Amino acid sequence: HTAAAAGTGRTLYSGNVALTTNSTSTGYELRDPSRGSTYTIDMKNRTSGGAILTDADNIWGNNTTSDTASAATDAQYGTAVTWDYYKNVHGRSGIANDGKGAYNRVHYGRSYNNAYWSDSCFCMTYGDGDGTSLKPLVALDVAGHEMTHGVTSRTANLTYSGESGGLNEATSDIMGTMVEFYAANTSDVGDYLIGDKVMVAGGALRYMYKPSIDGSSADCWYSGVGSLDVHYSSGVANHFYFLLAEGSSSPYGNSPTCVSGNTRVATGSGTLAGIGRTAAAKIWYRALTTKMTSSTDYAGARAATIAAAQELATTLGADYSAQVAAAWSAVGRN
Ligand code: ASN
Ligand code: ZN
Repeated sequence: HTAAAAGTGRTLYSGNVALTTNSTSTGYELRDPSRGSTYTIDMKNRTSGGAILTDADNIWGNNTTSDTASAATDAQYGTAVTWDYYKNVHGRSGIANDGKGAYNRVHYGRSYNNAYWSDSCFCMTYGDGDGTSLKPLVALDVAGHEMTHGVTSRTANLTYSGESGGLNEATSDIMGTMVEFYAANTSDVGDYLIGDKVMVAGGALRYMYKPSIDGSSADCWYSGVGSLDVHYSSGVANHFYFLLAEGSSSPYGNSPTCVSGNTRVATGSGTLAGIGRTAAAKIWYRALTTKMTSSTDYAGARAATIAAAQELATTLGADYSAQVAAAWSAVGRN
């Protein structure tokens, strides 16, 4: 039995947010009947078991880790915003496009410095971080990133190694970032940083406008880029996407363009104007869902996004394929 109720989440990172919850005979549970019945389980620092969160007054958490419900509200909010983003922008009804919501597991293990999507449980798992390098990993961009792994798995199914693995990771960073912008949350404003909210010492896990800031990611394509860890080879596509959406200079960062291989030239040498986030996201999503396959590499991604841009010309009111090609060239993937 489900009955939608209007609750409030006092989150760690996104302020106080409206949550649709489920009214039961004994109170409320952290389950959203309006979004595929997505719900959140408290793992209580264990790695199996857990129980759905319940509450008496439908006001959840206290914006700090002193209440274990706080991180749960970030996760539930992340699920809701990601659901709305895919539904309202891309016409996708849930991760598998079947109307069913995934569920979240929070407070997984102890000092667990990761969050991940699992195809087998069709669920999200969030650690609390070790408190030294990472805080609870329930921020909105992380939630959008992880759930997008589920979308990729159900569509292009990009193999998680080599260049296709970099494209898989970049797809999650791209859509996680678009989810963050879509939320228009005043406590967690959109940016091209990934995981900035969960860093104890500041900075970010990844920087889409200049991926090499992290010390490991590639700004530009080169023939050996597929040998990098997938979270670093993703830099090429993250950088491409930033240039396509925002251009080489924007409030979100100044972005280098590439000349030959991984050689960089300063912003201004090859200035690009952005086409905007909505157009860029629709092009990437169409390429992901109708062109890319498990073995798509960077050359294939260039072709897929150019073709997607051409097919979307009427929808978007302009054929952006030349801008897509220019952005790939600007990251060295000619
Ligand atoms: N948080 C990581 C990611 O989504 C988990 C993993 O290693 N796949 O990329
Ligand atoms: Zn990932």
